[in-house]
Amino acid sequence: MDLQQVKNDLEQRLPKARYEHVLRVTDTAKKLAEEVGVSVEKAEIAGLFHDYAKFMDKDELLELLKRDEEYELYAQYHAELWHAPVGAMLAKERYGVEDHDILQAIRFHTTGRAEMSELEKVIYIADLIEPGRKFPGIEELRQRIDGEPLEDQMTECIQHTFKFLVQRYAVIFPHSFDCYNEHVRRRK
Ligand code: DGI
Ligand code: FE
Ligand code: FE
Ligand code: FE
Repeated sequence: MDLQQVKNDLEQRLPKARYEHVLRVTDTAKKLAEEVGVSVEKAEIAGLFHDYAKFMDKDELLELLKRDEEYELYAQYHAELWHAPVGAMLAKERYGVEDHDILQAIRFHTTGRAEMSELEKVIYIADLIEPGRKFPGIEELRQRIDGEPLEDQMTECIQHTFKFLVQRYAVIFPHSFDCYNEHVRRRK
């Protein structure tokens, strides 16, 4: 795959700030992958595509989502979640990404899920902690997880997301719940 072509496409599709987020997530994911022994090449591809569908309009996302096996589930939840499965679909259809792990990492970067692979966790974490993220408590979160086992980093990150969602009275997506429960159960 010609990654420069993917970047050019992303630059056209996304506002500047979002494109720069994508590059920082990719960079953060590659570093984390290297640290924990995950394929840096796969992390790069998943990082680049993770928000590919982020700025498509709601109707267009919903139309594409109709072909997804979990369409009925996603359609009942917040539209903000739809760009993740649609991003995976478009990476596959437009760029021939066939690697299941890369596609799952794109698909679950927003919600997580139970039984995430190491690559999926790398992308989830990188998306949350990339250096441009400014939310309250982020610096403390970065310090707390730095150098820890990937599984423990994921536990801290999914807990962080839950605190954020609950504070905003957000409806929690079932895969997010499964991810949270699994990590909290395993926590030492
Ligand atoms: O696309 P990004 O902004 O880089 O980040 P993202 O795809 O991880 O998250 C997009 C939004 O989705 C973010 O505001 C958090 C929100 N979100 C994540 N899990 C859930 C959720 N929103 C709801 N309602 N329910 C969830 O389970
Ligand atoms: Fe996203
Ligand atoms: Fe995320
Ligand atoms: Fe993102």
